[in-house]
Amino acid sequence: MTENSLFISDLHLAPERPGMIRLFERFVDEVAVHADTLYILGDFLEYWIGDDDKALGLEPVFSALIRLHQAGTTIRFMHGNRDFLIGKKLARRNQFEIINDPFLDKLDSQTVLLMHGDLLCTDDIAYQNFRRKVRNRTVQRIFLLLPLFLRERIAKSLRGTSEKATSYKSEAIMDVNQQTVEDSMRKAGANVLIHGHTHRPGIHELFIDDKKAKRIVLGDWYQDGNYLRINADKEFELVKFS
Ligand code: LP5
Ligand code: MN
Repeated sequence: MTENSLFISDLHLAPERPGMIRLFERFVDEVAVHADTLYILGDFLEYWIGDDDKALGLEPVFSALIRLHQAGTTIRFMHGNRDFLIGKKLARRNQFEIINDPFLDKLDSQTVLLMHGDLLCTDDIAYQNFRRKVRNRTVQRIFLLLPLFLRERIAKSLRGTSEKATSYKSEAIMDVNQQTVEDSMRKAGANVLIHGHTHRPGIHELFIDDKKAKRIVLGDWYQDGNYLRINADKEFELVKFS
């Protein structure tokens, strides 16, 4: 990756929040258009039930992606826990690349690990069990064979279950597990980790085998927008966008 990269996640874009869709369009036209690469680290959409969905109301979002690609910015998208069913068809139609979670890249002498962040929340055992089920290829294939209205109903029901479940879970359980963070970074040989999902933006210093490292957490797009950039001092910087 180059220093002219931007990182966002957890926009949860949905037709029900048109203000955020407009904010994303402005972000694309005013900020992202000047970047080499825009990394979208998951939960870009509120949920996704298959590339054959017409996704009424999301047209401006997809047009913005196409516009951005045409302006010369590469768009790299990683699945989140809401939009993991975004497939190759949607990517091709809207000119973005899908990257794996985790994704490893170099930035000069730094080794940067990108993740959505849900894989780091290993204390949330109920979620990890749920994740294993819905990330199963066969389960997904069967789900995608269902008629759209039924998929929509299942997705809404899962959202309801999740809202109830998260209201009972402690904040600590829903945060990343420090040991999992360190193990993931050590295994990848990374000195920088960038992720979203927890909606707790911040830059944390840590040590991996006595070497200084950083964990950068992206924020969500509820009150305002926000993104991560690399500034003129070559430092990672979280920036508010409103
Ligand atoms: O999303 P958020 O922030 O509210 O909470 C997440 C975890 N929840 C989820 C669920 C999503 O919100 C729902 C996504 C809908 C996707 C649409 C496509 C559906 C396709 C399905 C088939 C392939 O990710 C939440 C975490 C929280 O983050 C913090 O990390 O705690 O986890 C949960 O709430 C999960 C519950 O603890 C367990 C739910 C059990 C549900 C059992 C049904 C299993 C059926 C699976 C087969 C279809
Ligand atoms: Mn998430």
